[in-house]
Parts: sequence; structure tokens; C-alpha cells
Amino acid sequence: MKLVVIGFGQCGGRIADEFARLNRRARGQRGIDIIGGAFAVNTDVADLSGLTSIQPDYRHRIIIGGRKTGGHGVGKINELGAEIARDDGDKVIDTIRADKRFPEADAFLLVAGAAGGTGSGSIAVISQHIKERYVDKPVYNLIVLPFEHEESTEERTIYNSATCLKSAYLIADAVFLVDNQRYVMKDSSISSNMSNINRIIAEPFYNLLCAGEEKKHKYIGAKMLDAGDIIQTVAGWTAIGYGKSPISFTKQFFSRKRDFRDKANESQKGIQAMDEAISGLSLKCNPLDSKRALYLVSAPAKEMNVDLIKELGTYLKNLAPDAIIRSGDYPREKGLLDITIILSELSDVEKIRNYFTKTISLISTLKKRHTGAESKYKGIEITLKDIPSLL
Ligand SMILES: Nc1nc2c(ncn2[C@@H]2O[C@H](COP(=O)(O)OP(=O)(O)OP(=O)(O)O)[C@@H](O)[C@H]2O)c(=O)[nH]1
Ligand SMILES: [Mg+2]
Repeated sequence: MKLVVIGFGQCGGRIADEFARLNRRARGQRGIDIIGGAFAVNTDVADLSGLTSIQPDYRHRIIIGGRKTGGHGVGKINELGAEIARDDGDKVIDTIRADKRFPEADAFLLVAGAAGGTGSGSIAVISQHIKERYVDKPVYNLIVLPFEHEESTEERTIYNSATCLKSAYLIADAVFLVDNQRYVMKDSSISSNMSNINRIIAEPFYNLLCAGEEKKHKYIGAKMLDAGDIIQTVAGWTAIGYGKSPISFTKQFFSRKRDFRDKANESQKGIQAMDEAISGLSLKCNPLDSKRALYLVSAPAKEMNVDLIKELGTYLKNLAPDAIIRSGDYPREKGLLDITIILSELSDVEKIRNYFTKTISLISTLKKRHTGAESKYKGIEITLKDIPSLL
């Protein structure tokens, strides 16, 4: 599957940059393309300059709202981000479709941080523009949820997240949810932490996108997972995960001599990788709530067999009994059995529900505060008119 990846704001831009690196890796290691263009859109010139892999020209790093922001961002006011996106949406789309790789893409992936201003405000507006113009290509959003410390120190964080998520859910074919808090790692400086987090966010998409683009016979699995499977699976609130289990060299080397113990070991490794993928999902959710799911197993061809795939399917079906499950195998990895998993069409996501309820109560608090301020203002006005003016 080939995606047109468009990042909005700082967070979105950096993750789109990560996808550009994934594509470079796919070309270098496997001779295939998984991206039909990677773009970054921002109101902030400095943020665009910090990217490394997206082509540095104005056709790939797109500045919007120059007149309104002077190139300095929208300072977390996502309504302003949305307004700018409405004004400059056509410019963004015209720029993206000028890329020669654009026609090959199967779908769009738009990325943004929920809590900021530019990305949070513009992702749904541009998704809407794209959907109006390209009815035949699905539009997916990948939305990054804020760290806990951001939620506790800044009211706007929750409000922006709720409005961004609601708008994205209304317009996008699916919303991949990524919770920053789940990726927090100790003993790293913030910036290396962020780039680590971004790398881990993008990683599960690597095999998932590569599998359907393979041309060489030996890398095509018994059950190839292609763009059609992904499009059929991904809908509504969605989480993605990745897990791996090493396979020792000697085992691969002497694999002709496998006995029943090796076979049991294989399944165990498969289940272990699947457990890791589920416990490391991009967002905490309950598999019971998912209506559609997908898993892709990638391992050296010798390590893969129908029983393993079947066993993994049964395992997942027990966890997500209401889900239609699609699967595929991808005989590619060396020394590794890895699993990519998607849980989609989630009927409930606690974290998102909390953003919505907190925002509703925040709005009523703000209203009260506002009327309080108005009566105070009126109070001053009344006394003010009796004071003589020197003008
Ligand atoms: N995972 C990840 N999260 C990020 C990154 N940069 C920012 N964030 C998160 O994104 C949110 C802030 O959004 P930004 O992308 O910085 O904001 P913006 O869209 O540029 O909007 P303005 O700067 O207000 O114009 C916060 O919750 C950050 O924790 C990043 O590189 N990776
Ligand atoms: Mg910014």
C-alpha cells in the first residue's frame, strides 16, 4: 500500500518526516516504495526547517497562514489553525497533487498532534477538502494525544484534543490514535525522546505497507496482505501495534532438522510477539470493543507455516470475539518473527471519552467565568460614568 503522508504542525511534520525515512529504508532494503509523497504543512517556518527527510523545497514543506501568523505558529489556538486551513486548503492540495508520485497512492494519511494549534486545527479541515476532491481514495488521520503533564498544566490541551478528535472522527475514514504517554522512556533528553517516540510510532507501518508492494515471488506470502485488506479493516477509532520475537541463527540454519519441539516453540514465539503487539498498542483500548482487526506475520519463509497463522488467528479471535479478522504473512524478516496488529472500529475508547466529558464541563466553567467577568465589567462601567473626565 502506498500512502500520501501529510504532517500538520510540528508533531505532524516530524512524524511525516519519519515516514519519509521509512520509505527510504523500503527502497534501500527492499527496492519498493510505500509512500506516494511526504509533505509537511505548518504556520511555523522554524518547525519546517527542523525536518531532515522531507524534501526541503516549497512543494513539500508548505507554509500556510503567512499573513496571519507572520510564520510563527498559532500559539495553540486551534480555531485559528482551522481558519487558516480553510483559507489555504486549495494551495495545500494543489501542491500535493503536483508530486509525480501522487497518482500511485492508495490512500491519504494526515498526521497531527491533538493538543497544539496548527495541526490540531487544520487536520480535519484539510481532510474534508481532500475528501471532497478525491472520493475514491480513503483519508486516514493519525492523531497524537498529549502527555499527561501537558493535560494537567494547560486547559487548552484537553479542549484542543476534544475538538480535534471530534472533527477528525466526523470526516476521516479512520482515526489512528497514538498516545504519547505510552511511549515515555526514561533516561533520555526530551529531544532524543521525541525522535525515539516518532520512530516507534511509524515502525508498525513498515511491514504493513511493504507487504502489498512486493514484486518478487519469494517475498510474497501464502496469504498476501494488500491495500484492499487494509482499506476493508481500517474504520473509525483505530489502534496499531507491533511486537517481535528473535529467532536464533542456529535454529534457522539447521531448520531442516526441526522436530515437534521447534514447532511448539514457533507458535510460542508467535504468541509472544502478538502479546507484545497488543500490550504495546498505540493507545490503551479493550480488544473486546473492536469490530475489525488485522494481523500481519513477518518472518523468514522457513519459519512460517499455516498452523502458526491459524493459531495466531484463534488467539486473536479469543481476545476480540466481535471483530472480523483479516490476516497475512510476509516472508521477509531475517532472524525475527514480528507481528503488526490493527484493532479498528473501536466502539469505546476510555481516553477519548474522557476528553469529551472533561471538555463539556470545561465549557460550562468557562461560560460561568465569562458571565462573572461581564458583571464585574458592568460594575466598573456603572461607577465609571460618574467620574469626571479630563479629556
Ligand atoms: N510524538 C510526538 N509528539 C509531539 C511532537 N512534537 C509535539 N508533539 C506533541 O504535540 C502537541 C503539540 O502540538 P504541536 O505539533 O507542537 O503544535 P502545532 O500543531 O505546531 O501548533 P502551534 O505550535 O500551536 O501552532 C503536544 O501534545 C506535544 O506533546 C513530536 O515530534 N512527536
Ligand atoms: Mg508549532
